[in-house]
Amino acid sequence: MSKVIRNGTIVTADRTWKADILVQHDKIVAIGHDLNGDHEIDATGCYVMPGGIDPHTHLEMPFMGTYSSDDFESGTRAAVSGGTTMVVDFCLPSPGQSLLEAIQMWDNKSTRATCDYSFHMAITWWGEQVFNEMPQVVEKGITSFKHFMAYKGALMVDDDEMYSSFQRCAEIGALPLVHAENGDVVAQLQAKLMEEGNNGPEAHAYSRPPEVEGEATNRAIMIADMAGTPLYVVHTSCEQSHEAIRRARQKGMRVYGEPLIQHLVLDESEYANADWDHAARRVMSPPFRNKQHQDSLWAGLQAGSLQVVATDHCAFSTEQKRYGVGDFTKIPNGTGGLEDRMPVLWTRGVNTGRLTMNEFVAVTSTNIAKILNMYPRKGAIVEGADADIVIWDPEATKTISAKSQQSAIDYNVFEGIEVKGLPKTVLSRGEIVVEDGVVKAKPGHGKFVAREPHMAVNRALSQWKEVTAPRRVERTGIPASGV
Ligand code: DUC
Ligand code: ZN
Ligand code: ZN
Ligand code: ZN
Repeated sequence: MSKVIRNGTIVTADRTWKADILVQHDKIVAIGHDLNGDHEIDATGCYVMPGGIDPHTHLEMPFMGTYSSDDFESGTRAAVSGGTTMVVDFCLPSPGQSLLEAIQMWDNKSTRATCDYSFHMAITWWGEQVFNEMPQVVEKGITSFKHFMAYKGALMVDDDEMYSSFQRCAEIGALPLVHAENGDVVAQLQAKLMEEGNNGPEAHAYSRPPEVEGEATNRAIMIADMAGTPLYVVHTSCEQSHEAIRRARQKGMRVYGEPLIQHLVLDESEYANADWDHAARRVMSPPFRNKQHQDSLWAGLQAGSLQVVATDHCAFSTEQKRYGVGDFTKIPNGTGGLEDRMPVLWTRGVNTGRLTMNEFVAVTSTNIAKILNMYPRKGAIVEGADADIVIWDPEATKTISAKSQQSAIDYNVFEGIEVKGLPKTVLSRGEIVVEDGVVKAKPGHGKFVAREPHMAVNRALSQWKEVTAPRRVERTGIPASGV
């Protein structure tokens, strides 16, 4: 069955033009005019863009004594309903567990995904086994490794482990990722706040000030530079971290920063809400910041010093959040956002003039497809690409509400926000998963996307170093004498 998307305006990261798109099976096979297909999709008045890619989700993740409430089925349903056609989730081995065994667990969890997905591997412990298994993980198409510099006593890696792992990443063409917060300082601040009787959700934000993020971002960048690898900093939430990334990029390093939609639009005043549940539902790490930090993140997206907008989707119900009554350090960290990222970013970014439509496509899809080495299969409207397409109605409006969401939890941190600009029809590898705003996604349609290692551009040196093998002298003949 072929499909023609007719009468729309195509918007990619680099251009905007009027043309139709022919989709055959799961691929885009032609872009142009007078195309014919078995089935017509009318895109009059709409923009036709590459489906969103959210490179930062935690679906059904074991964390802080519980599991995040959206699994691959409800999470990817939420994703497609908001125009996101691919997620990259974190495979999290428990300490001492084989990385390959953890992949098996994530393979099992993801069988009911409704859109395509990939994994990052988390380095949650370090040893010879991890070192030896890392190339095998890359062979399975998982070419990015996440390092938590926070969550002391649980997920945190120290500098020794991080440097070793970054060097290993450089050798095997993988990209290291960091959750950059100084976990030692956070642990001390948490203990001090609790001792002082500061046990409410607002103390969560006091225990993780921008300085702990800035310090860790700087440290990770320096370690990546010494290891000779690029670096991707997840959930960049503040000016201190953004500044470190800007400085590194100016020196010639390939360092990428990823603000979350939550940090762009929600601020720290949420934690001052007198309602414990309201504040606790917004507990995530890093916490929401003030307006100056938000302005810095928007400026970074505009200037290109920050490249990707993600969600860190990690949804916990109110009941789960209440594990932390009387002790904020036990509130499961995480918020949702998968189905709202694109409409909220469009509303607060494109409709306000802060982002062009092309920049919107770049930060929601194309840039991360390039960074994670799956471009142009993903993140592009081009012949041969996967037909992951969102037909976007810029005039459609709604008020975000937990009542109408796909996510399995009982609230929404964006509750009450009015959005203008919504997906009308969404295709995931050629299959219609949203039609006229109605979700038709089928569990199990989603497939794992294996990624290639990134050797050719896996260079992030602040000073140029010889990277090729020493030149061999060509000898055309043997000299007659020994001269
Ligand atoms: N931060 C969160 O808020 N949740 C999941 C993990 C993380 O780093
Ligand atoms: Zn067909
Ligand atoms: Zn994190
Ligand atoms: Zn995360």
